[in-house]
Amino acid sequence: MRDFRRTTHAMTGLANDTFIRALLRQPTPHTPVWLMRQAGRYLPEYLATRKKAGSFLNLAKTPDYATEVTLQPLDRYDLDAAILFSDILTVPDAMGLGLRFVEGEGPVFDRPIRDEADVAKLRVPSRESLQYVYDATTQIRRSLVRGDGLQRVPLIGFSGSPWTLACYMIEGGSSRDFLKIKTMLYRRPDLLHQLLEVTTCAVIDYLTAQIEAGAQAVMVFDTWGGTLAHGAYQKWSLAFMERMVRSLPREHDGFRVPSIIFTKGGGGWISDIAATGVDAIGLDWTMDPAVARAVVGQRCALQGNVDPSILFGTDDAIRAEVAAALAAFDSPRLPGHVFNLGHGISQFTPPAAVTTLIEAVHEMTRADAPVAMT
Ligand code: 1CP
Repeated sequence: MRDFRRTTHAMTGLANDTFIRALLRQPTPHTPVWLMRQAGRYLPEYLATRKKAGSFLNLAKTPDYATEVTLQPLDRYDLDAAILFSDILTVPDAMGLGLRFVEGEGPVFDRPIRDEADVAKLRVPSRESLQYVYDATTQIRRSLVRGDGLQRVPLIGFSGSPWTLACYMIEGGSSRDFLKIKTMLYRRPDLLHQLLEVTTCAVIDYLTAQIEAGAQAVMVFDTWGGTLAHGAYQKWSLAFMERMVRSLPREHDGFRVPSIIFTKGGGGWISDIAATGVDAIGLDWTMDPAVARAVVGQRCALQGNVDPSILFGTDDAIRAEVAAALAAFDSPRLPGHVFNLGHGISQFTPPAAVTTLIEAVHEMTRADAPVAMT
């Protein structure tokens, strides 16, 4: 049995290390909670900072602003982790595809990848071209330190999965049917493979640099992995994520840096995901957490998986859904659960509903652990 004592953060200056401990399947005094897209458009203070910055991209590319919006949800809510404010599309932007955000339409690439010549030009971006992300990471990490010298909560770094980034790079933006990338997959698999190879090297370097800059856990967002067929998923998404997980530094400054893979729609493949050696698996709301636990046991922590739309319910309904989710994960009795939504929080979420959810998670899991309170 591996000894994780050396790898915990109790003595490292983290005031709250429940998130890291849960990812490493260690017991915690309460179940940690954070929310995908916890900084963002549902918060009026985020909209105010975005207005000041002029645009989403300028906000993301200016470390002072990125730090400000990362901390906003932590000042409002008792969250157990911070996540770097950035976007997965920074990497293809740095690869020269020309990222823009069109109001009401989402991301658009001016120079999408269409043919052999486009793929041949792709290179791993220089560290300098993404320095603003690493500077923001370091600045956020420093800003998380309280007056007493302890860091409030750990900082999560992230990237897109190679497949999910390839979807945007080839489609040129959001897509309904992913026809362009799937056409390439079944007509020119060699080209797609080449693109994924470069992109995998790019995201490995990107996450390594984030870890060196201060990220204490890393999450891979495979938002579009679930659009692949069984078999194709393993070959075109998971294999590249496995390479990522195995190539990232497992430790930094003597501390374990846990990794999380989140494939939206990937509930049927969690056994394969666990086999990559990742520390934790993100689940969307279509998955029964009890089934997930039965499949992976304590090989991986589980993160998720509440439907973000419960936040449009009454306070009583939110509390009932939190209780049901905790029961389904058998949390906190079984270690290795990070409470989260099954996908990003909606921009129309009432901010007060988030208070109800987070307080419920903490109250219900602390009540289940009276020994920890005495
Ligand atoms: O108008 C605005 O202010 C921009 C909205 C926005 C925000 C708040 C975008 C554009 N990106 C972000 C931040 C962001 N994106 C974070 C911040 C950290 C946090 O608080 O969680 C993270 C982790 C992401 C990751 C991201 N970007 C993903 C993976 C996670 C997911 O939600 O599936 C994806 C697919 C993107 C692409 C993207 N960027 C922005 C939008 C609107 C989209 C989605 C486009 C689409 O639906 O295809």
